[in-house]
Amino acid sequence: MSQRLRPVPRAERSPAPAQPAPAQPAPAQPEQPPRIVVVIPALNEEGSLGAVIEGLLREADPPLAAVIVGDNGSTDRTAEVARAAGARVVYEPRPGYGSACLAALAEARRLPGGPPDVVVFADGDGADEPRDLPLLLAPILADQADLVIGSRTLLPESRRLLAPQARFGNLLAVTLIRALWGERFTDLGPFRAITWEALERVGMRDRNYGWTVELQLKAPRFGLRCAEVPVRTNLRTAGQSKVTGTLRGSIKAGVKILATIARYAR
Ligand SMILES: Nc1nc2c(ncn2[C@@H]2O[C@H](COP(=O)(O)OP(=O)(O)O)[C@@H](O)[C@H]2O)c(=O)[nH]1
Ligand SMILES: [Mg+2]
Repeated sequence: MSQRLRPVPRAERSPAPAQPAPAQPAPAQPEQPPRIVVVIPALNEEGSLGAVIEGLLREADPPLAAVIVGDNGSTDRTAEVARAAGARVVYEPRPGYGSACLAALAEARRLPGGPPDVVVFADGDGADEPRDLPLLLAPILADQADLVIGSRTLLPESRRLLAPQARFGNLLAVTLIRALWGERFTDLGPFRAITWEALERVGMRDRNYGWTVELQLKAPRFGLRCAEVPVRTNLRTAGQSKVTGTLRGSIKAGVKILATIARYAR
């Protein structure tokens, strides 16, 4: 092969004349789906809790980062059943619905990967319908709301399942919230979703049955964008009611809800 025709090895070739590099768009980062955690306060719910957790895990889209059960003093197999269904369980020695929620939120903060983007609250008795989880999350995922309440009074078949005293108490509470703070709700439904950022902003404190109303009356005070969606409800699937199914529970909850409104109205 003549010297002249020898192919020029790559390294010996003269560099191509410099050309302005075409503007490369930055490589698109795949969008991370929001991390969603479900918090379930549960007291002696061994009969219903497993199916509740499994239902929520099944219906969630995107998949849940965790389900956290706040248990304070269950004397049955609530914790075991919850773990077997795929939940984390936190034990809180102080009694009360709000205490259990606060303990579960402290656990959410410690999750590997940090606190979630969104928290959903659900009851452990099977009354909330897991198939409504996407509906509950939709306004937050569309960035149209910071807090979404699942209202049990918008569908006649759900409203019928509410105990009369719960219906009356909730109506009174939402009427007072509207009169005092201008936000229109139709229920103090326990099935609700809120962004982590909004939860941090409001700083929840109540340790028992003032929890639901505290969040709803603080929402307008802290400028949260609120939404409601109609949710289905079921009768509790096992076990016993601790709140509105008993006279004692109803009176305690009613008094606490009104006292909470009175306290923040000052
Ligand atoms: N950890 C904890 N959970 C509670 C307590 N009281 C009620 N719960 C839970 O809160 C949810 C609602 O209570 P429930 O008895 O169904 O009230 P009802 O729907 O008004 O009859 C259920 O998941 C209960 O297990 C409590 O003191 N501690
Ligand atoms: Mg219930």
